[in-house]
Amino acid sequence: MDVKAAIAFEAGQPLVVDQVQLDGPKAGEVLVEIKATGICHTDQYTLSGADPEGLFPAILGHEGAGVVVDTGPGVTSVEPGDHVIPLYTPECRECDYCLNPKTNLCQSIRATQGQGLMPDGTSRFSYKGRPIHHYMGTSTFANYTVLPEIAVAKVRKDAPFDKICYIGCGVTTGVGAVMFTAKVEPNSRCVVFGLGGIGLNVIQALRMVGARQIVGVDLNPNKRAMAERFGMTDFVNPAEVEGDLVGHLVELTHGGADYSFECIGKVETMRQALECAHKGWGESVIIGVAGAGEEIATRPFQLVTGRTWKGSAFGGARGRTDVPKIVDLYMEGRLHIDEMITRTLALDDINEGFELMRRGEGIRSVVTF
Ligand code: NAD
Ligand code: AHE
Ligand code: ZN
Repeated sequence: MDVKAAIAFEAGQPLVVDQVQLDGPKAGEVLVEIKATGICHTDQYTLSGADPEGLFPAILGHEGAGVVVDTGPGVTSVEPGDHVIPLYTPECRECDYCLNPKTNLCQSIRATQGQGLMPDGTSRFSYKGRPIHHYMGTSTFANYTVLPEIAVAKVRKDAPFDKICYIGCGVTTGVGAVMFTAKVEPNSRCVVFGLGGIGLNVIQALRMVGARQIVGVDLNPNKRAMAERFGMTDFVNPAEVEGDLVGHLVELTHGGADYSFECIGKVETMRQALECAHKGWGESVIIGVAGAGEEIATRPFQLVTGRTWKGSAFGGARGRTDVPKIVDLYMEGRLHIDEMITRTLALDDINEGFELMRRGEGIRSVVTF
């Protein structure tokens, strides 16, 4: 079938909106009509050329929501008409990873996903007769996409697509990092680096679990007001700190953060986040994604003296199990999303959404179809 998509032909170039061809779902796959998709910093990161797994041409996008319109042979868990959120971290419930309660990183289709292909090693998308790569197994910058059955979470039908698409990445990543990865306790003192689409969700989850202090760190002072609405108690602009930022944060948190979260993707801020964690017990969670070739560093003494460095992908959430519950939290009014969606765009204007992110304007842009 013909579908309308935003194609990333080359790193560093704007997306091109055009018609592409999409083959129907094969065994174990589903065809989904995408109704809305957010633009995450990770899409920008891959488009920039910094992603070692970045492939071109590709159809980017991994923060979507839509409706199942067709299923391939053998699909049993969803049917046409079901509302779903695509999962870049699938949940097969059978692999060693799914069977191990310590991780959410289902590996059953990770190899082909990283090659921009469906699990059978081929692409469903083509443009003028030539294949186009899938992206993160989701490719939501298209009004229809094909996904493995294990890579969709079935969600309630009364939830609005243009809001719950954000649960496909940003909301779950931020909220899950607090609840599933760090398991933050009430009364904790926390520091959040980066007050964008991920950091704000870390903040709202910290408030929900009863953190006593939530320090936000961002170079952009315009992010302050929104972060305060979501629960930030102290704002630190590194450009305005005289002397050492880490020392300042340790003092502000009365000895260091019980938990810190890096939601930027820079190795320098990852180090600062680790080093502002409390001696003896502080935990620092890396959420941000750093570019090809970049490496983190700290003095091993930082770890010897009791700090822990952790990472979190998709908030440690198991998509098919946890995503429907996060949609419920939103529908019950316990998680807030609407205020964070600061721009809604048509697919034709998707490059404007990337521009807004590059300029640091607003929080999340959502494309509706
Ligand atoms: P965003 O662009 O919305 O927010 C980034 C924020 O960082 C901005 O507010 C910006 O002003 C701030 N910032 C930039 N440099 C800074 C610095 N040196 N010091 C302080 N603040 C600084 O991005 P986002 O969508 O929130 O994504 C954040 C990061 O998380 C990205 O690296 C993204 O790729 C990553 N991410 C990871 C996962 C995961 O599963 N691990 C999921 C989603 C996104
Ligand atoms: N391809 C990059 C890594 C990108 C990355 O870390 N992605 C996160 C999700 S970011 C969503 O916005 C993730 O889930 N990682 C686990 C995984 O298996 O990809 C690289 O460095 O190669
Ligand atoms: Zn994302």
